[in-house]
Amino acid sequence: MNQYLDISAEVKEALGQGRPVVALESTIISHGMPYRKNVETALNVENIIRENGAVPATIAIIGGRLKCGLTPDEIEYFGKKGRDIAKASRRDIAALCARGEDGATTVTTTMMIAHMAGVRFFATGGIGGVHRGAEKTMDISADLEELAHTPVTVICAGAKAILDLGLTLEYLETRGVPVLGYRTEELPAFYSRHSGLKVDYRVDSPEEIASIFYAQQQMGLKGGMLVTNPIPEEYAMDDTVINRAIDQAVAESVEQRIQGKEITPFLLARVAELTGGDSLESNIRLVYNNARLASQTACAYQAML
Ligand code: PSU
Ligand code: MN
Repeated sequence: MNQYLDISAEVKEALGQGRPVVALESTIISHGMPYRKNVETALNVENIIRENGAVPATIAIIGGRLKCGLTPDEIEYFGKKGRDIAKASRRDIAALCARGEDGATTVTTTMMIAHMAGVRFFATGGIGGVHRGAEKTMDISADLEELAHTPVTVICAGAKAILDLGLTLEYLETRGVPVLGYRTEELPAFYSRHSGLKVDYRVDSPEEIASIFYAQQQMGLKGGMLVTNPIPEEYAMDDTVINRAIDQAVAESVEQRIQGKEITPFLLARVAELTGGDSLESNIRLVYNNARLASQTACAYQAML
């Protein structure tokens, strides 16, 4: 085991006994939602995972340690410090560990640390992808590259239309990442169940997801898998309302020349402001929905081993 990794006692015990574990990211806590809703949501997600028969492993970098499994106090610390904590992508983790600093793990670094610890399933809200205008800016999230390298299944609600979803699917295809749709043929777009784009495979049960991941692992294929789980109908937002907010946020980011790692947090915060509390409530509900499916899938996978 690498000398920078700390696995909590509960997660270590679960892994040792072959019990299902589900990873969770910390950027969604520090950069994705306002305090205290972020802390409340992070703790509720952990409970939902337990209720569905798995052990939660919230992942973060604290004082230069790669943490797999946080205490409620550590979750509170991340929620309270919010955007003052550095958003940590693949390029950041060696420097943060060497310097003994904190980092909020994105989908990329959560997958990396989950894999180091031996965790195979990870629930989140939305992933990063190819940004609109990427043909000029080359802004493509490291999340897509990580899905191509690291054998972890990420369960999300698709990606927000702050991205170019068509180009995101093209990139995933090139890098050999299977994109599954849970009980849908259509790629969901986070707040909305619809994008007009097709996933690679429709799956209708956690067992089916587990069996595809199992086949991938048995063959020794490198890379992970993306499961897209549409937001429950009752929490989905009106497409016109959400798309108008997204278009405005993207236009402001161009005007204000927001770049690099700041773009995604800027767009997320702006969309949340422009749509009031509605989008935050939808965001929370879809994360709960993904945590349930991830736990059921982790249980189904353990049953196959
Ligand atoms: N998209 C969301 N919510 C999020 C993120 C993206 O709808 O919280 C976060 C995740 O941590 C994701 C990261 O991995 O932003 C992607 O950032 P970037 O686009 O800079 O790669
Ligand atoms: Mn980027």
